Amino acid sequence: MPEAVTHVGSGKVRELYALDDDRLLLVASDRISTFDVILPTEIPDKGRVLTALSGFWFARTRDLVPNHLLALRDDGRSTECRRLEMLPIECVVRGYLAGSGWKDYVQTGEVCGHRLPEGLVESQQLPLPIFTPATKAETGHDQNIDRAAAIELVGEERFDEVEAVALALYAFVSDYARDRGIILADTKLEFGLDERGGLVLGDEAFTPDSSRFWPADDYSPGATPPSYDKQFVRDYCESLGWNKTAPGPELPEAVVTGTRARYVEAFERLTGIAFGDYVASPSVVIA
Ligand code: Q0Z
Repeated sequence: MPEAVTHVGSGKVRELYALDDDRLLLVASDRISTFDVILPTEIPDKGRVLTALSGFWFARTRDLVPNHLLALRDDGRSTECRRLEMLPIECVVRGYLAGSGWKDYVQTGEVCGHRLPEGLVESQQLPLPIFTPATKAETGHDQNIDRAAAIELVGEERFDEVEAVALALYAFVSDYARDRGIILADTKLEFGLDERGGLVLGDEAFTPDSSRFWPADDYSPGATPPSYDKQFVRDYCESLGWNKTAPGPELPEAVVTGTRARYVEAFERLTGIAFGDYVASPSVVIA
C-alpha cells in the first residue's frame, strides 16, 4: 500500500510533504539557483549531498540542541522529520563579513545592531561570531533585523536561548570544518518548538545552500572568496553576460560535472565518508 502524502509546500529547490499529523517529509531536489534564479539544468546528486550533510550535522550536534530528524529515506534525498511550530525568524550566524552583512557594514558600520570595528574589509573574519537574525520573506529577500525587532517576534527569553544555541552550533561546526580545510563563513539556521515548547533545530543545517563554505587554501580577506560549490556556475553565467533575471541559462556538461564534483568533494572532506557509501546506505551519516 503506498502511503498517502500531502504536498504542503515548495521551496526554490525543495519540497515539503505531510506524512501524518506529527511528521513531515523534506525532499531535496537537484535544482540549483544562482543569483536568486533557479536554472533549467539540474546538478545530479545535489539533493543527496545536501540531505547527507544535514543528517551528518544533526547527528553530531544533538547534544547541543535536539533536532527534527527522525530518519533518512533510502533514496538519500528525503528526510522524515518531526513537525514543529517554526519560529518566525531566520537565525543567521556570521564569523566573516560577506553578503548582506558586508553590505550593511559598509553602509552603517553595523550588522543587525552589532557595532563593528572600523576598517574591516570584505570577507574579513570578525573579532567574534555574531548572531544576525532576519525576517522570513515569503517572496524577495530576508531582511536583517536587530535584537529589539527579533524580540518583538519571539520574545526576549526565546531570543536569548536561540542566540546562545546558534552561536554554539556555529562554533562546533566551524571548528570541525576548519580542521578539514574549509571555512564556514556564515550559516542560516531555522528553529521550531516541539509540543512541550522545547527548542528544536529544524529545516536543513550546515549545507552549502544554507551556509557559505570557502576553501581555506584560497582565503584572502579583501577579496570575494570563490564559493565552494557554485563558483563554476557563477563564472559561466557571468561569462554569458546574462542579466540575472529568469529564465536562467542551460548549463554545459562540463559545468554540471565540475559542480557535481565540488558538492561531492565538500561532503567527503567534511564527513570523511565516501559519497558512494552514503548512496548505498544513507544512515551511514547518522550511525
Ligand atoms: C520547513 C521549507 C521545504 C518549503 C516549514 N520540522 C518542521 N516543522 C514544521 N515546518 C517545517 C519543518 Cl522543517 C518547515 N519549511 C521550509 C522546506 C519546502 C519550505 F522543503 N517550512
